Amino acid sequence: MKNFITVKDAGDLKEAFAKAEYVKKNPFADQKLGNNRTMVLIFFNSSLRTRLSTQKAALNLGMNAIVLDINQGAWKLETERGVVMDGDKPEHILEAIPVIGSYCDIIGIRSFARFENKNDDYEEKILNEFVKYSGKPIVSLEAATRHPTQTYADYVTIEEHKTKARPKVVLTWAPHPRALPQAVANSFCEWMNAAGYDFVITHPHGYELDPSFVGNAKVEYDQKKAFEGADFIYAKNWAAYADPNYGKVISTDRNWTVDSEKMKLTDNAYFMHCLPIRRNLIATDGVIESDRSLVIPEAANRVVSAQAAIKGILETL
Ligand code: AN0
Ligand code: CP
Repeated sequence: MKNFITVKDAGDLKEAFAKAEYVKKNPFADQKLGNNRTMVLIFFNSSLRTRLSTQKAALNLGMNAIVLDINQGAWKLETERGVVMDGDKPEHILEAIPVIGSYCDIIGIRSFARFENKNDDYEEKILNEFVKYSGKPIVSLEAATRHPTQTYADYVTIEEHKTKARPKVVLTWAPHPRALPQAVANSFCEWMNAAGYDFVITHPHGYELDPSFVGNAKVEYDQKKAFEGADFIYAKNWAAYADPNYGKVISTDRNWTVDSEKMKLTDNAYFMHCLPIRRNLIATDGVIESDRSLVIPEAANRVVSAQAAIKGILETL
């Protein structure tokens, strides 16, 4: 059985790009593959793009797609084993998972980091229970530490737009009022490192990411210096990873907002963000609307990445 959770599940990245381009050119060529197959998409957290693009991808492959919002109409799920369930949660995840598995062939699951327990988050406790107890292949729709269908789409978008064999790609932290997961940033790191790009990460002190995701990337604390000569600027906020501030907002410094002055330091770089984006906080209106902004084609590529990932799983069933 195959899952789609980390960059390793995508295999060779050049081949992953070719598979995505095939799906993009031939969206309905593999409808027989998904005939009479069902995908259930479980959301513990909100979504616009992932919800729509993954459904669309499953439908393009001839599958049925069923979406369940755990917080809207499903029973609240207990996730701790051994608790006396006399609170407000009528169902345990250990029954819910195999029940969901019995209704479908593939499960997509969105379950963000909860920022209650760093080990639970970084051990991917919830996602791994789905892997272990569902008996079905799992597609991560953003788990605690990674967002693979997002980063697959980001990688495809960069490959489509790059004009150098090894572009300079910069991941920049930007301010946000709420504590957001590190998942998008982590995934971006693992895919950019695997792609072998000239990859630079810039963020304020205290926002260091998990070293296992940073790998050999260059960390540059001076954002303007990091932007020099960049071909792609990828903005994202994340909450602190390092102890004792795990899951906390330790800065909302607007000097880190991406604006057109900073974009002028780059080599006419494209601007990217996974969306949803808070305007004039993460990046200015002008940057988001500029003709170098890829935020819409990047989001459109979410259908392509999800479809390529699901197709790869269907081929193993
Ligand atoms: C989420 C995050 O930062 O992980 C989802 C992004 C795809 N963003 C928000 O919650 C705003
Ligand atoms: N980029 C992304 O995953 O968006 P949603 O949270 O709207 O799905």
